[in-house]
Amino acid sequence: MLFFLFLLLLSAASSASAKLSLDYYNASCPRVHQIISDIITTKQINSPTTGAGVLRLFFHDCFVSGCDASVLISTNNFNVAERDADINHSLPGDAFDAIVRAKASLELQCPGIVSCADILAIATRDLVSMLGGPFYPIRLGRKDSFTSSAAYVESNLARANASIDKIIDLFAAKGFTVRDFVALSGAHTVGFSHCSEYADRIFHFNNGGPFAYDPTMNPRFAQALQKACANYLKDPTIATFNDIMTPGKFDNLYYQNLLKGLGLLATDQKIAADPRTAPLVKLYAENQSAFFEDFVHSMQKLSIYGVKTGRNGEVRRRCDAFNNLSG
Ligand code: HEM
Ligand SMILES: *[C@@H]1O[C@H](CO)[C@@H](O)[C@H](O)[C@H]1NC(C)=O
Ligand SMILES: *[C@@H]1O[C@H](CO)[C@@H](O)[C@H](O)[C@H]1NC(C)=O
Ligand SMILES: *[C@@H]1O[C@H](CO)[C@@H](O)[C@H](O)[C@H]1NC(C)=O
Ligand SMILES: CC(=O)N[C@H]1CO[C@H](CO)[C@@H](O)[C@@H]1O
Repeated sequence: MLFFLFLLLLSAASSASAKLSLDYYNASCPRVHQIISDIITTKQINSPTTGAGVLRLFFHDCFVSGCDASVLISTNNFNVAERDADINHSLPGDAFDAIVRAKASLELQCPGIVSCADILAIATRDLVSMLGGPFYPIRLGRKDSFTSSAAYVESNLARANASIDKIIDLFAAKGFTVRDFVALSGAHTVGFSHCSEYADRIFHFNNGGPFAYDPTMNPRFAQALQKACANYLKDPTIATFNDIMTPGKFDNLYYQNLLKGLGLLATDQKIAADPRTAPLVKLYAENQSAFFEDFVHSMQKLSIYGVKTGRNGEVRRRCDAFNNLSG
């Protein structure tokens, strides 16, 4: 019985993604790609932190109850939404703003047609390639969720102090392999992390003195971070680049950095040491094409994870609110 139910759920899930197609908006909104790309390009030029922000927003949306724009919903009197879970504390405003702007433009040209979940998937793809990463086709037709709950977030996303075991399990539970995990982690080739996310690696490491740092770190890197983060408790907005070598460029320097002890987050540095992940880190550090190829494969997989189609979702009029406002 349980087995049967499992098969049923499995077929429901795969048929949802099977309904997606490359030309979903061909007739209803033929300029969808151009419209999104125009808005996103302008936004990225004016606010260069947008790209990394949107990429992270997309990951957080997909891993928490599927790629259904549930992360875009605002909290109201009745519901604390995903984006206000504690782990979200740093999802950047520019990333939300990019999607809101794209939606506003689409609503003028094809009202009520393009879902926020599709906008987020397309915008992410466009920004990755704008930053120098690979371009890949995206199947469309996602619907937006009817729910968004902060309570689902913690158990579906890993923190920077998680063990590799825990992250591999988390990914496996959603059908993602170790290879997916290592390739997707390459997203940390762009963007920032706040000091609080790695402070335990650079201050009082293992209950050591004030400047005891994680010995897997390059010493000069650790000392530079100690300086940058000296006042982070007073000013929690202090953040540093994830990839200190080419911070705004989507390339394979993230992996090369790990081999030199220049990984920022504990989880980053650990994938260079764990025997399950280290060979992939080495491969991607040596061969950017291999990284791009695997990244594209894993992003396409991520972008159809848990999608809603048909009557299991709606096309929101505004990305931050359900159409039925009491919902
Ligand atoms: C699986 C383990 C992962 C962990 C533990 C993790 C953790 C983190 C943390 C702590 C930050 C810093 C947030 C901040 O302080 O503002 C961050 C940033 C970021 N993460 Fe991850 N992450 C993981 C996987 C991913 C994946 C799979 C992607 C995308 C495919 C991703 C994309 C990003 C991006 C682009 C940033 C920079 C955001 C910005 O600059 O606004 N991460 N991540
Ligand atoms: C959708 O549009 C593209 C580009 O204009 C075209 O190549 C494709 O054949 C169209 N598909 C359908 C089903 O109309
Ligand atoms: C990881 O950090 C969070 C807060 O950022 C904390 O609640 C949790 O106890 C930490 N976990 C471990 C294993 O240290
Ligand atoms: C790098 O990876 C690509 C894609 O997998 C492959 O075609 C190419 O042969 C690799 N290059 C080297 C030097 O191994
Ligand atoms: C608890 C917390 O800091 N929540 C934040 C989550 O992200 C949103 C969007 O940036 C913020 O508005 C919340 O304050």
